[in-house]
Amino acid sequence: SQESRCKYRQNVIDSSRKAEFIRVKLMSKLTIITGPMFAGKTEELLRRIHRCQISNNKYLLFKPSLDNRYSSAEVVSHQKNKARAIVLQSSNEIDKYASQEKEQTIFFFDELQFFDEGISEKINFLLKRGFLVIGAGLDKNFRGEPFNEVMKTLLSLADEVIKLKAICQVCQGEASYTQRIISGQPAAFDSPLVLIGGQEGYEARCRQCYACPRS
Ligand code: TTP
Ligand code: MG
Repeated sequence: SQESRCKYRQNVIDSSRKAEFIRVKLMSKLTIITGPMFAGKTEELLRRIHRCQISNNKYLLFKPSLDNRYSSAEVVSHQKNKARAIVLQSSNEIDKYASQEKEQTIFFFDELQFFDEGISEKINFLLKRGFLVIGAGLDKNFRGEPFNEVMKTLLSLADEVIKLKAICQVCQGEASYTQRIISGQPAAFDSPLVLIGGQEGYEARCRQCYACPRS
């Protein structure tokens, strides 16, 4: 009968959910979405968050307090997709979430390069607890060097690195560098590491079109 078929299907779903729970519990995973500015890192993070929303999978989205380009409690992409986020003043605040969440909860982080030094240890702790962690962050700074120690550590800790490319704004080739522009000129090497901004101060560039003069 229809009813017994439904019951059978429900049993199959329940047991595969149980199997999924065990898999998730045993197979924690760190995915880092990286690349230059304008590559769509935040877009990719939001796409995955959207899938959590559709499938009713619990998630938490964190952002550092430093990046205030957009309204503070939201993560917004260039395509204007957005999601509510928890703004962290310090990576120590993660402990509270690690202890109260079930293993199915997925932890998302945007702008990883702007969290404090303690973030890599906290993420490692989440992974040991069995959580899935998905984070986005810049691999290189405007100097063309690894962004900082946090990004170096997280990229080596990652089980999966998704390296996105942007379009070079000079030659339209594939871009993996971020060009900082100050008064229409390439910023000098000794310009400060952190300068919050978007299209007014930065361009995506390929290796050949990118420049960072050392004065
Ligand atoms: P991102 O989120 O990496 O930039 P994005 O939103 O353009 O990229 P995506 O579409 O892939 O998400 O944010 C980069 C921030 O970092 C931005 O505020 C500028 C800042 N920044 C620095 O402070 N120093 C640097 O050297 C670089 C390259 C960026
Ligand atoms: Mg972004």
